[in-house]
Amino acid sequence: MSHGAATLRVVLGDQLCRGIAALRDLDPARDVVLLAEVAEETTYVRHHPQKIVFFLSAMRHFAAELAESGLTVDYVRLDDPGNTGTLRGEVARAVARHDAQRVVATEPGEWRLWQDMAGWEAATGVPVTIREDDRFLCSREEFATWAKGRRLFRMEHFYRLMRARSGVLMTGDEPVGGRWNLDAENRRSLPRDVEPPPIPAIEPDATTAAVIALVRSRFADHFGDLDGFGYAVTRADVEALWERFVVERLPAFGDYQDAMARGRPFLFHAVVSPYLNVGLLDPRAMLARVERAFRDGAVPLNAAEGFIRQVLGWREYVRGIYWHTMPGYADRNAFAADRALPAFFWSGDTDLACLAECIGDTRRNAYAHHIQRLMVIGNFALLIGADPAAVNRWYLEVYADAIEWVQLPNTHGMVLHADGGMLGSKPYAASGRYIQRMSDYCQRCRYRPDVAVGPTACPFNALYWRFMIRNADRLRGNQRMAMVYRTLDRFTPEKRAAMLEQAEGFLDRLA
Ligand code: FAD
Ligand code: DLZ
Ligand code: SF4
Repeated sequence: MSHGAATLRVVLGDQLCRGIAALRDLDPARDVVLLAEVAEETTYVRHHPQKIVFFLSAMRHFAAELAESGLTVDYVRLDDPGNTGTLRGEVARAVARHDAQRVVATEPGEWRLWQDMAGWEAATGVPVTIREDDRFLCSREEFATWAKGRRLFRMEHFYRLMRARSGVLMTGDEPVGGRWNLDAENRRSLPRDVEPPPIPAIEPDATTAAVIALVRSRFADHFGDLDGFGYAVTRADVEALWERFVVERLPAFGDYQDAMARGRPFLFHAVVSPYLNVGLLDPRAMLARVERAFRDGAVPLNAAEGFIRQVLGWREYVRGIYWHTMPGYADRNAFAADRALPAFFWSGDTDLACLAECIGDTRRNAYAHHIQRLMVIGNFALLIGADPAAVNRWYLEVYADAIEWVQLPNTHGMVLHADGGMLGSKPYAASGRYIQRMSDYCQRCRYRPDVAVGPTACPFNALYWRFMIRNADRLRGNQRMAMVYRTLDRFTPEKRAAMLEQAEGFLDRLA
């Protein structure tokens, strides 16, 4: 127990680094750091059990790390007697416990909690300072300045600005190699003879084992397997995994960025988003490491640029969009989509082999890579006209890296185009042919990706055309959709009708 003018320093579950704003200028002699496991955060959506284990175990390890460095840490466990179940309640109890004169926190990653924090002063009776989260390379204010006056936002413009401003992968004012974006070189499917290097699972230590037991006893009914939990939860393990990625998988990351393969859920991806999002990895250090690997000749430009674009471009861009447009963003529904999510989103029990595989990977690992999320699961949700609120919630629940600032723009904007095109210039709708080209999923499917009508037809095909027909008013004028509508306009009335009938029949069976 500390005395005098203590400051309570609040650290949330996704703010696990010593450099986090709330811990700056901390007085180790007087201040107390609070981390709290609370029911509200573990249940506001039905998180995948591995996601809960990851957050709580990483929190416990980080608290231990701070305590070992000599700080006073107050750690509240989920099953501690007296736990109020809310962050607000735990901050108020800790203020009283430590006779704190003020509270310092860092802005959260979700609008929901940001709103809640506005009530912390009333709940605690002391001044509460919320500091900017400066782990990002683009502040909320800088994004707002960039966005001002723009009706549509485009990642590519934002990305070039971030490259120029940060100097990452630049030669003077020019991009290294003369091109900003090498995406066109990052679309290979996985050849049979290429085997991605395995990613070691981290054996749970005693702390993680205790959290697994806790989660098993309280959240066993949530979607997702708990057996096989292998995420890293300490900085040291995370850094070793990151370095291994740079050496073993980054060189081929670019080539196979869009590939999908049965039984190979991670391919050449980094699998670092959970670590990055909770503060166990620092984006600036990652960017520097990738650039160094390129300049040392260890990785080609299409890999280095491809990776840097994700972290310096997409990640910063979606965060900017989130804070710039919330709270209204989530309420938009450009296609007036309202279909309930099919039950197989939670069971994986479907005869569409691609969906069964991607949902199965999600259940087993609380992870699916970008193209699985976007072009299989997301594409399907878009084509069937699934209710955006249900889709958004599903994505927030099932992935270990899901925090709303990053999940929502990706789901609501990139996948569903529910924002009317604010984030992406066109919907990523695709037929079964795309999935066939980029994966081996179709080989074991009872449907055929090259057939559109009839009992063996891949459902994605007719759904694709139904989507284009139904949303023609919105999409026909879009330059980037011109080819699609030229093709559609060549359909005979019979072909059009057959396509619609096929799609409706599938949707009826789905219901
Ligand atoms: P890699 O493919 O190796 O990429 C490296 C890093 O780049 C990632 O770790 C991530 O930090 C960043 N990145 C890549 N793409 C994006 C993107 N579109 N937006 C933001 N960052 C990106 N990412 C999350 O972190 N949390 C989410 O909840 C999330 N939800 C998504 C939902 C949908 C529908 C889609 C299409 C994408 C979503 N993403 C989300 C983005 C992306 O799919 C994941 O970041 C990526 O799959 C994480 O795996 P990885 O670390 O192996 O990434
Ligand atoms: C995701 C999560 C979970 C499962 N549990 C906790 C918790 O018990 N305590 C906590 O401080 N944070 C947790 N988190 C992360 C928060 O939900 C996250 O900080 C906000 O969603 C956004 O910043
Ligand atoms: Fe998916 Fe269609 Fe291929 Fe089957 S045929 S795996 S449903 S894309």
